[in-house]
Amino acid sequence: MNKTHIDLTEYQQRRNRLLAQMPANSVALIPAAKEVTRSRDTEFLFCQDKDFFYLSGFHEPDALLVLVKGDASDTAEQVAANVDVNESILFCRDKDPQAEVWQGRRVGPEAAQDEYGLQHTYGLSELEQVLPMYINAQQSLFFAQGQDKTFDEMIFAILDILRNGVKQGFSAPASLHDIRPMLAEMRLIKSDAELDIMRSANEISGNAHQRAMKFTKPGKFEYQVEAEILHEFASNGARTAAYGSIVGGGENATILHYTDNQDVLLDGELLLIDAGAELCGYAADITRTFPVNGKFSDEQAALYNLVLESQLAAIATIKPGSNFAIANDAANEVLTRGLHQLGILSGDIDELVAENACKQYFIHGLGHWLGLDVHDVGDYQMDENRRQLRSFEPGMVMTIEPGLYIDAEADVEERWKGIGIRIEDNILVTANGHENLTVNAPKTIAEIESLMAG
Ligand SMILES: [Mn+2]
Repeated sequence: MNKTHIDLTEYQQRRNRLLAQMPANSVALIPAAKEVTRSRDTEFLFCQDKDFFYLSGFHEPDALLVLVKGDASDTAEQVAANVDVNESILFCRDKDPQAEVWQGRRVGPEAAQDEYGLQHTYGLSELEQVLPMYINAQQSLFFAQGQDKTFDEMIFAILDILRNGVKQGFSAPASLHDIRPMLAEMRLIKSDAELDIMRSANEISGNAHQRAMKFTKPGKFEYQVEAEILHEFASNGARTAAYGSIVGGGENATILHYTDNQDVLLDGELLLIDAGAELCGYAADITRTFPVNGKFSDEQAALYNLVLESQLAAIATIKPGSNFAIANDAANEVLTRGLHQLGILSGDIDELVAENACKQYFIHGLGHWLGLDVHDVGDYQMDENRRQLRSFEPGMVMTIEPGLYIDAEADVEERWKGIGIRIEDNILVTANGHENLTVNAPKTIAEIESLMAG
């Protein structure tokens, strides 16, 4: 059974935690996403703004969440008399029977109040009248300036009205703040309910990778394998992929963001699949690499086992207090020593390790935060060498995805060329170590070959 539910109380707690970090007499504005035109009068499948969704759980476009932080200097009696000293307010699309026949159901402001646990709700038709009143007389305004030019313009127009309305008793917030860093820090640490959803997203995605392995054989096309993956996602409740699936055979696997997925798969090639489901807004991000014909060649097996060994070494370092730099060092050392042993790197081994010589073929980062976004929010705290030094804490989820990419131009023996391998799992930091959320996507050569042998 998929976990797809987050309680209303958790959304309320998130809003309260954000309000608790805001100064007295401040207001935060968090807009929903808009629908995006695909062509003429058709739209892309709607994707809610992740910050808005994190705080509201509300699925519709064009809405606006307003959080008002009251005056902390109020006496206890004042606070008791006015429980609404901190308020969550939602503007959302008005009910409109005719529009709903064409575009789908709307919750409407009346039902939204109870369903989403809000103090006040308004239709968007009231936005122009009501929103300025919530911003008026506040000292600080929090929003994601620069994220949406139209929204910025609306807010600056309201600020102008308030500044020019001194005679009417208006005043505009004196300071503007970016709300994104606070939300990023909150989203970085996942709750139990979020982790249950992410485990389900991973299970669906793992099953999709199994399905792809069983389906693949020489002569199939990359898009046919992609179709199998998307079928598995959608038929299990994850209607969309969390990102464009990468299905790259042979040398296509050495193109990091290959999403054309149009070529025929050939006997003797490897197939790299980077695909994860989005479930209830949360992403899985899994990569597997396997032979099109079901059997690794000696060269493919040697490089594959090297990437796998480096991934296991990196995962083993993950625990509270560790960091990406430590995990990276572990992966780099395994890769560099292995490439040296295979004769792909030559020179003094200690020097090669010291200079991370594997980076010539392992050309991307080891991993990234994962959550509502596939490349999730949260500071990495890098040093001047771009080493990611932020200490891991329980509740953080990241990908660990070492790879090796040897394209046709590489200065190596012919037999190594055209091989791209990446292995990617999703790892949760626990109180004592880590939990690998990617439990059912086959990863060892024995597991993959046995599954593909049927
Ligand atoms: Mn990834």
